[in-house]
Amino acid sequence: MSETRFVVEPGGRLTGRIRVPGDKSISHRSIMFGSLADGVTEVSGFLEGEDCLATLNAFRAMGVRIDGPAAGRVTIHGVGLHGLKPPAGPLDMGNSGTSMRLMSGILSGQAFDTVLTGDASLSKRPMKRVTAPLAQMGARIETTERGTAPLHIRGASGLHGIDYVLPMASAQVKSCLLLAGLYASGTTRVTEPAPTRDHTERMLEGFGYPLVREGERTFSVGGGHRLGATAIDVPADISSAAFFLVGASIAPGSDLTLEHVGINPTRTGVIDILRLMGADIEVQNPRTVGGEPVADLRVRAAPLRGIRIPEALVPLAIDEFPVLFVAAACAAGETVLTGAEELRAKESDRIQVMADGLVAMGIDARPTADGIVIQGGAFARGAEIATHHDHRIAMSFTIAGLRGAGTHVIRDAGFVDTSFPGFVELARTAGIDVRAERSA
Ligand code: SPQ
Repeated sequence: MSETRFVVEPGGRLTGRIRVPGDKSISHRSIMFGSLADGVTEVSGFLEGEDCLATLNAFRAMGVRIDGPAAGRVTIHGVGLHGLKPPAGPLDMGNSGTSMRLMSGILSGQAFDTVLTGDASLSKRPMKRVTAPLAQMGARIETTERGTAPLHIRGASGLHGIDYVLPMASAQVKSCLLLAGLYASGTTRVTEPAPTRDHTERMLEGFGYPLVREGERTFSVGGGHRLGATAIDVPADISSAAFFLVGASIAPGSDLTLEHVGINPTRTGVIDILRLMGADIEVQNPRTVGGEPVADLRVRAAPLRGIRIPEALVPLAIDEFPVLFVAAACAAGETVLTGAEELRAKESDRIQVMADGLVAMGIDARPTADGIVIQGGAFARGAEIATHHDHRIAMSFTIAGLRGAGTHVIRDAGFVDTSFPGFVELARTAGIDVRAERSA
């Protein structure tokens, strides 16, 4: 099987203005809500990455007419909450945890059976965190013995609401249960241990569905209402912008502006953490677009220092830790992360895989059960990095290559297309000396 490798040379400088692709979390949800709404939903800025296309194809397979995507525009002809049709075969969720976990909530409420499958990475990720509370609601779902995909979801005779306290901070579990709650009798109430991304809650409200908020961590929905179609403008993904926020911070002489980035407060932990480390990030022209806060982010190179990362920021920066570890490797002094065991349950074990790569580049990086300790310093050598099917590992080590000590190779880098199609081209435009090579 052929493999895509990234080859990075050190020494770039990031300048100019760029716009990274659309937010992955919002793009997934736009397809789900648009499909289940009554009427036509127009989406712009949609992320045409493989993960969101897996969601889109699943709804097409269940009879929803979806035009596009073309240049980020998608038109969804909603079928209403009860209009989905049985698919002809299993629904392939690819590499995408969001697709599998949120869809399991929606599909538990359908009258027909479905099977959800995933790739090698997704098939290792824990699914009991959604199937157990869904079973409490009356869903019938089979996993493997290890609690992993494929998921066999039986048509439900009727879900009922539950009052559920999440054991971990997870927007996917929260969203899954709220979506199942649209099909349940009574009230479905979820409480999270710490605030996580709230795009599902915002979108429920945007589609006119009654949602009750009690404080910052408890949300409930009742079944039996309807979603009304709307227009969605997807902002640029702060999780994709994060690679450039770190890249411009660590590459001397950089001055880069990232346009139209979503700065939802449940996603901006990366800005807070980088600022605590001494980064120079300016939030310009803040505005609200389609219910989500958006701004341009100007970032200039600055000397970074190691910090103890406040645990309260962990869920608000959960996907940005791989590249934050690169920032820590380039900072003066020690960076300590705790309270982040969830990183071990992502597309790869992001604590171990990042530590292995940083150590290969000559950095003292020590994994702990729930985090990592990194001594900042200079990269001592170029290395050959294994990504373990994880897009964020591939992009993080591309950024590390800016300050590398020689040519640096990232193996199996094609997974960046799950969340960031066009990454190499945009990175080159910004000033990173990276090229993609295909090898047999
Ligand atoms: O979709 P997937 O594969 O789970 O993607 C990741 C990512 O890095 O892109 C996680 F690996 O993002 C998740 C994120 O970590 C997307 C997400 C969402 O859209 O609701 C929520 C977070 O996951 P979780 O498990 O903390 O709820």
